[in-house]
Amino acid sequence: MDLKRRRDFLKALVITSSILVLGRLGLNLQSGSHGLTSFSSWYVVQYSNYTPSLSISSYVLTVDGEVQNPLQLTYQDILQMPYQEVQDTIQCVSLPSLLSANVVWRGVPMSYLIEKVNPSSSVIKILAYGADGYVADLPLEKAMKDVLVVYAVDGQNLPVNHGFPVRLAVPGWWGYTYVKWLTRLHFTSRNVLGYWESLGYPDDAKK
Ligand SMILES: Nc1nc2c(c(=O)[nH]1)N[C@H]1C(S)=C(S)[C@@H](COP(=O)(O)O)O[C@H]1N2
Ligand SMILES: [Mo]
Repeated sequence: MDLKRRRDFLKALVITSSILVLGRLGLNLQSGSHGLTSFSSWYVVQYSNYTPSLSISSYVLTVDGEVQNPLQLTYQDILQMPYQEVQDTIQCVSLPSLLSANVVWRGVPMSYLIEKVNPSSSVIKILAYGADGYVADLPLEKAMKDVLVVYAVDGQNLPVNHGFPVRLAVPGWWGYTYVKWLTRLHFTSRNVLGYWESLGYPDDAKK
């Protein structure tokens, strides 16, 4: 790109991002009294342009690896488990002020699933896989604390582009750990890195 085209391009970028910021402020003013982000102004980030379309009736979450009791959980199985609701802000590490949404997650505490599968004492990580091929690695220590296997947000089903029917929420950590379209939780004693983690983002993703 020559210098003038590059300058015009940058100018256009600044203008579009200010419109985005204004748009966002406008939308936020319309949002509910609890300061939650409406679904229409919630940012979407995914590493590929493939959006999985999963169905509730055939959904299965595999929980396996170095565990005593591996599980195959249907959507109904998950709904019948104990749940927690947590209000939390999901933020993408690449542009946290703009790519941010404040919502209420409802899901099964990961600690409950960990107890059920009974991992071997050498396990250090849970690898979380999405149906799009994405993977993030979660240190077991964080997973024991406040990670949720989420099936509802603001009292509704997850929207398709936000991970329907099941995703992770990892309050306090960057968005890349909040795996969407979750299909597998794999317990391992190996120090495996996820997609963004292998590209240099920390696997201790505390904000
Ligand atoms: N399956 C899957 N999950 C994913 C991603 C992805 O590409 N695929 N991207 C991650 C990143 S980088 C971010 S910031 C959040 C964005 O979640 P949202 O689109 O619901 O806001 O999803 C995370 N979970
Ligand atoms: Mo992200």
